[in-house]
Amino acid sequence: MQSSLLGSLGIFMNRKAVAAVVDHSSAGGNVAGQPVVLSTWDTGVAANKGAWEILVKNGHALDAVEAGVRVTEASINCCVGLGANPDRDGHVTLDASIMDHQWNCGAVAALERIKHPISVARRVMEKTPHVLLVGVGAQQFAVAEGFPLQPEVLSEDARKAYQEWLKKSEYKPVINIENTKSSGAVPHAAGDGVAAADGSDGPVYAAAPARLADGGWNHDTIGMIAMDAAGNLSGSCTTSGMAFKMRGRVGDSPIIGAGLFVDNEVGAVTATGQGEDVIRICGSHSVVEYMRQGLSPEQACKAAVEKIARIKKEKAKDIQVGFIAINKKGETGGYALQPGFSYAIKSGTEERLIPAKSYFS
Ligand code: SD4
Repeated sequence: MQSSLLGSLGIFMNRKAVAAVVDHSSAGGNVAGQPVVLSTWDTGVAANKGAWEILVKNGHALDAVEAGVRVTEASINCCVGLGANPDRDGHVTLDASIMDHQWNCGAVAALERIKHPISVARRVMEKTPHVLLVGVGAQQFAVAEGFPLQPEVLSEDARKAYQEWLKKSEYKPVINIENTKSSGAVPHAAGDGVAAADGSDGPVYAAAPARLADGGWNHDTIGMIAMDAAGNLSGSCTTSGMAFKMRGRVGDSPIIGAGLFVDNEVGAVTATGQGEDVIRICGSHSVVEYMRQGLSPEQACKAAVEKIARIKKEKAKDIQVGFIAINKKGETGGYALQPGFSYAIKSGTEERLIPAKSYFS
């Protein structure tokens, strides 16, 4: 999945080619007051360019992180924007959040048929007394703000992936019963006589699959954090969430403190991967607090990942979580649970895709 995304960027041919051009030092340095933007996964390379157009003109970090992730929202990819994979009922539902340097924040969750959830999140922040709008209400607000309602049509890639998933999951929405061996749906319905994992006969709901059909992690949310020339920090995060998730499931990305947190006195952090486990530890907020205690961005991300590994025990092997961070000095870093997480950085002096260090090798 990642290599095809890279291929579509037309920059790299495959993972080996990536290894040849990326820098393998995963901690970065920058001078405070020198603009820098950092974002998750390989799609961050293109998104950073969108953000950079603003930062290079001494624009605000907030405008940069909105413009940057809009690039990804407008592209067809598995996990961000309306072209992304749907939930298990076939609906693309989008989550997004944004936060500026003055603790202003806005978010939307389970938003359908709107192309740029990040911009709706910004409107929530700027035009309402609230932080988070969800579902029908979020859509109603978006339409009232002039965002066009798009047709509900899956992209070709998403349609194929969903058809494939339906076969393997043996999901049968009509009778609401599923195979307990399936990779990512509801195992069975209450009272259907099938024993649940906990031995009871009540309904038990499995998470979305940790891996997609091609073996890649069920990921690719874009989280972006930036420092502008004034030394101010902002961040954004936008996603369709885990592919084939339960209808109504919301992950960490629109939850301030979990998928995104900005404290202009300390640093900015965003997360990707298994959202439930990021929420569990208030992930991005935790990383900011670790930086406040004096850890470098990479060390702080590592501390949060280690906490998840401790909590999840054996199950940690089956999930991916990654964090990226910038501190107030403009230093940057990232860390993940599993190998394979990369993040993109762009500043006046560098443009790199960095493979993050990881807890497991
Ligand atoms: C979620 N954290 O909804 C998101 C998914 C993700 O990279 O990050 N994928 O749980």
